[in-house]
Amino acid sequence: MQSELRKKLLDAFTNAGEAFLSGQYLAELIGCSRTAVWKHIEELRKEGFELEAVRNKGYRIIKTPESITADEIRLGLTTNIIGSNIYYEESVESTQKIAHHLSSENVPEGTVIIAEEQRSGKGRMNRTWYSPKYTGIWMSLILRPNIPLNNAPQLTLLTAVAIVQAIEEETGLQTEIKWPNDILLNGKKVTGILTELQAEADRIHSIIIGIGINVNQKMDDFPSELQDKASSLSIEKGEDISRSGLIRCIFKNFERLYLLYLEQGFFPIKLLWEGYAISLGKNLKARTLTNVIEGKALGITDEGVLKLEDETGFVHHIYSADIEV
Ligand code: BT5
Repeated sequence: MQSELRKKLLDAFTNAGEAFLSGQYLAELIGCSRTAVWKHIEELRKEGFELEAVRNKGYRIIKTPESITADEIRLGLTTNIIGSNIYYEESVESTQKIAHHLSSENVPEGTVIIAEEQRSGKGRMNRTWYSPKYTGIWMSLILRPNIPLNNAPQLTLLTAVAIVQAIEEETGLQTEIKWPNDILLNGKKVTGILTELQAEADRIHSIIIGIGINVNQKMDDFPSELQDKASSLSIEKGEDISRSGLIRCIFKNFERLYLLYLEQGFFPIKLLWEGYAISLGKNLKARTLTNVIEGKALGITDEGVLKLEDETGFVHHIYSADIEV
């Protein structure tokens, strides 16, 4: 919806308080047809507004979506590094893009960029990540660990553990990790992680971890091509979930695991990760950029690389791929 129209509509509802506003009144106010008003109302519903519609009276807003502004998240935040610096935006192309930009301006480690909506959210290999307004968590985290370049993928796995633990703590839902970057709930993808690097020669300047979590979408909010493979936490839980509470809990778990990782290396993270991984011991198909390898997942190496044993007994090391279980 054009932002000027949206503003007029929301101002009208704000001024009306508990009173109903008729479709006719809103149409005249915004300068459009009553059908167009109805379309705007449907858009608001998709974004998490709850509206009551009563015949011959009109509409009123009974619940607005929870916002995740920096202040909202800070209230009750217990971390020292992660989220020490929060940038909040209503609508961006991609939080990764902003994080790359900020990272080269030397913002402190633990800086997070959060947006209510991404207009062109990114997946791996230039795929798109669907990020509709007010319903999910779309954020990028800037880290500056002093680790070798090869170890960067370990942070994807660490992130997945932090998220799985936070989802369980906040909602009681038990999710599973599909190597390397998917979190599934009842077999459907609820979270994707995108780890990108800023590096020179063999030195990491920063690691930017993009996290996308479907929190409060309804099934018909997803485009049809995603409906059989994606879901949201609220669909599976049967009730809406507080995004700011979940974000705080992710920051808390992430910081604990990250400090452990910096002190003791990947091994303790690997043990936790294995406890949540679905693919281990199963027969998988790994689609890499260049070929498809089928085999049994033996586990991950100490670097976080997947080991796949094919039917000849040869063990392939998979650094990056899409996995079919
Ligand atoms: C990912 O890529 O799973 C990484 C997603 C990272 C998104 C975050 S949001 C904050 C930050 N800013 C960004 O711009 N990105 C990061 P990949 O494994 O390539 O999976 C992408 C595929 O997942 C797509 O091709 C779709 O099939 C599917 N997909 C797209 N949107 C989805 C959604 N909202 N929920 C579940 N699946 C989705």
